[in-house]
Amino acid sequence: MVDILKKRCPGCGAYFQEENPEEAGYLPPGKTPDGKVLCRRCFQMRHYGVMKKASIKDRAIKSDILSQIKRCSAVLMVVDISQFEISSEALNWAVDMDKPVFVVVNKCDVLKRWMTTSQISKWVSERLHLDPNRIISISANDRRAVANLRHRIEDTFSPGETVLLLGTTNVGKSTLLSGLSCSDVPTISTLPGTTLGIIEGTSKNGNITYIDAPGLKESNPWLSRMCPKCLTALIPHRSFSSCSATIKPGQVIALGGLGWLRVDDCGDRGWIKVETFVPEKVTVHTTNVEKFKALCEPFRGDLMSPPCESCWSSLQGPNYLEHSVTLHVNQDLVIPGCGWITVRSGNFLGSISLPQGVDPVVRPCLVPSEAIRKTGRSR
Ligand SMILES: Nc1nc2c(ncn2[C@@H]2O[C@H](COP(=O)(O)OP(=O)(O)OP(=O)(O)O)[C@@H](O)[C@H]2O)c(=O)[nH]1
Ligand SMILES: [Mg+2]
Ligand SMILES: [Zn+2]
Ligand SMILES: [Zn+2]
Repeated sequence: MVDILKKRCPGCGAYFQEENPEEAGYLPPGKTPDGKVLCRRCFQMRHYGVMKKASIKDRAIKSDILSQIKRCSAVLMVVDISQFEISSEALNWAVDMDKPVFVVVNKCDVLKRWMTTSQISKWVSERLHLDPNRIISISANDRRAVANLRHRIEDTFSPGETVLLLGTTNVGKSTLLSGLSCSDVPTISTLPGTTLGIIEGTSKNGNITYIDAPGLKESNPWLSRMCPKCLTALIPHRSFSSCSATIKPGQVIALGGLGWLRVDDCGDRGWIKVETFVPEKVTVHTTNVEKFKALCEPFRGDLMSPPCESCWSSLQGPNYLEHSVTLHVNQDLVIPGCGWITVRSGNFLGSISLPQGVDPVVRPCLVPSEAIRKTGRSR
């Protein structure tokens, strides 16, 4: 008889159990693990789109990963370009692993209206002070790009070697595992925290084994405080949305109800031009301070979404913390995990209001200004 407690669900990596239908890894009595049969949570996610959060702590994830690292020849650290600050935190952890680390910058398709993958690699290499040869920018849902990556890995490693896919939640590790091992067994979903344990796949030709691990969570300040619907609204599907605005002192620009910038001083010229970049479901609203207050109390979820009303109260809106900011032309003001505001003309002083635990980041702009974008294309 098969001891199901020692087997993992091939979709999410959770150990199977027969006790609790609401918990991860549940296998109804009578089903036998055969390498393809999935736990109930995976089945419901894949066939009915049910989004079920599962409680799993980074400590447990890290010890699961550490038990595998010895047999791996290298780490592919997957970074999500749409959530760069949150996802690149995982690199701090990989440096202690004493294995070669390659950075796979994923979801480049969401910026393809504005940037090429080589422009993205260059920006990431400057931000992380990393050798560009160690950076691969890709879209895991682009079959040809994944096949190229697979060939590159097969040229670098010998048959029988193992490569670990590592990163924070939702960066696309399982999507990559699926593409690299040509298998549709791993469960992929928009809900951060889909994979719960180690999953393996082997490429047919190259005989390289890939290990997919659960995504690390602690660098994402939204995960524990928002419902699945609001969390998935932060995941871009096809493309980021962008819009341009001219802002004057006394005006506010809000990214949903997740954070808002108030502009106080633009110097003599009296205005700035900005461009916002957010996932498709995040609304962007520009108005003056008084009108903005009226949107917050009572909360106008129709104009400031996400969050939903219940997440708004768990984030303690509208009483967010104010951070003073000074921004110059071609800098991004990032709300990590949500989106960013790029200054295209002028400089300003202002303040950004964010829930406690979410800190703003100022960085050199990711998407180049329109003038450079055009020369970039014609080169
Ligand atoms: N636009 C875009 N979406 C992608 C890409 N790669 C993955 N996704 C989507 O990102 C979401 C998360 O993908 P997963 O592969 O489940 O991510 P993961 O890193 O395994 O996530 P966890 O298991 O939660 O740690 C899914 O909705 C994927 O369809 C990509 O290259 N471009
Ligand atoms: Mg996964
Ligand atoms: Zn499962
Ligand atoms: Zn919500």
